[in-house]
Amino acid sequence: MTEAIDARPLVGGPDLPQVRRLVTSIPGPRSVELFARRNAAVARGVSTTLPVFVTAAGGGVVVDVDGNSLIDLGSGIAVVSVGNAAPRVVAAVADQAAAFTHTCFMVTPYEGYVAVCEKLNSLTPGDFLKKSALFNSGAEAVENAVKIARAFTGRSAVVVFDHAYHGRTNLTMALTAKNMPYKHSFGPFAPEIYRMPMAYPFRWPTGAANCGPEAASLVIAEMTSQLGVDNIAAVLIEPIQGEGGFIVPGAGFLPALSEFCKANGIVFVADEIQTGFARTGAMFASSHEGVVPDLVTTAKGIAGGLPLSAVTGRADIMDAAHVGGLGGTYGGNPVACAAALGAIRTIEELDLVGRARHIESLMLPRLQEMAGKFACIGDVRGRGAMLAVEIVVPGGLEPDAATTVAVAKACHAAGVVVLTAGTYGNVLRFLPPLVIPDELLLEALDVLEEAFATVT
Ligand code: PLZ
Repeated sequence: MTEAIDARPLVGGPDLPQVRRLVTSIPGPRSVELFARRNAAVARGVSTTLPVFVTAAGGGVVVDVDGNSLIDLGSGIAVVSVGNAAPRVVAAVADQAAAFTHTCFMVTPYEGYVAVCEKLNSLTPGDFLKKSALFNSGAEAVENAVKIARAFTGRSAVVVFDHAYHGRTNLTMALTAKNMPYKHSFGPFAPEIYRMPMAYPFRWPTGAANCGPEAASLVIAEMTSQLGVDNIAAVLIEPIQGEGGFIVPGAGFLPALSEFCKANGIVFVADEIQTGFARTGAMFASSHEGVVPDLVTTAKGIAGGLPLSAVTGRADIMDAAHVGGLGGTYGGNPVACAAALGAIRTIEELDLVGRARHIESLMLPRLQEMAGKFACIGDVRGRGAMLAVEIVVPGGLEPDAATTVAVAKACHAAGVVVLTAGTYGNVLRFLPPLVIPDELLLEALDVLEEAFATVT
């Protein structure tokens, strides 16, 4: 047994001092020591963005074993939107864990699972009868949405898009676009997946203004002529692409696809795993263009950091899978369900939808101002607290991943957690916890600007 390097009992949550504080270099000596242990014990395939080891987190900060306090612009990849160790989540988890930790909902059920499904049925877009089923990870929710759509339609083809990300299991690797690092050497992949062009305004050949309608016509023509609509079970799309680079589809693209699906008996599935639960300044991002999906997949922000995911949608579609056809040992675990109810209540009580819009109003003008100063920023985009800049060789569209990584590393060294994204690795993305104090957010933007000034 190796002794824990830092056994101090630390309490996180919103009461942690909301400050950026560097007391060592990043990573500090204790983190370096732990990272050596990690390298010896953990498989190489699991990567690390920023090798500081965390002891507590809350509000807008992450505190490491060396006593550094970093500003969090990542939320553990859009998960702790309600803040890390959010009080209602912590209390609900503790209470539920003290009562019972597991029975398996398929063996002897419990109310928390039902309550989460009721909440999802009422919060997701669409004024019709809905049902839900709960799972553990985002990938598992996506897999189940495909199973349900196939059972409902009796068809097998699934349409996905360039730059899409849907997970790392075998079916979801097939649904995901990017080879490296997600798919390389891991095939063969599941069949009957068809990839279509994405309405990517910044890179649309005839200009951003034409992107939505032109891309929709193209995709609809390809589905009709190459696949045959009667073979298509589902169209699966992220209403704002996440790992693919925070691509907000050209206006009109999502509504046109959703209408086409409706007219042709195709199940329209919105993957809201990264965009859901207030993140984009709406409870779900489909709503920004008034799109009402048949099925919605959720995870990440649903439960304040506990592993939980869901498929929610039209009751007749959800009920198409036969009794016993959906499930799993842990899906909708009682502790995760308690956390979800705590997280959803927090979103409502603190008006985190409004907070996400407020964050956009603080960040977007600053990012646009930086785009005016630094020629490598080719595009500024996103909605709510899901914002990004795309980095290019000045004057054109050529992706510049090296500069992107250099800016991210400069932010890390200065105590700000930022993530990259994008098919070309040239997108810096910002996903602050929605409870981050304004001053901390503004300080993080100063650090970002300084990083651009130093690197470029
Ligand atoms: N669908 C839209 O964003 C997860 C992946 C991180 P899981 N995105 C973060 C990584 O490198 O593994 C995601 C998503 C969308 C599905 C998923 C998959 O969710 O909970 O990671 O399985």
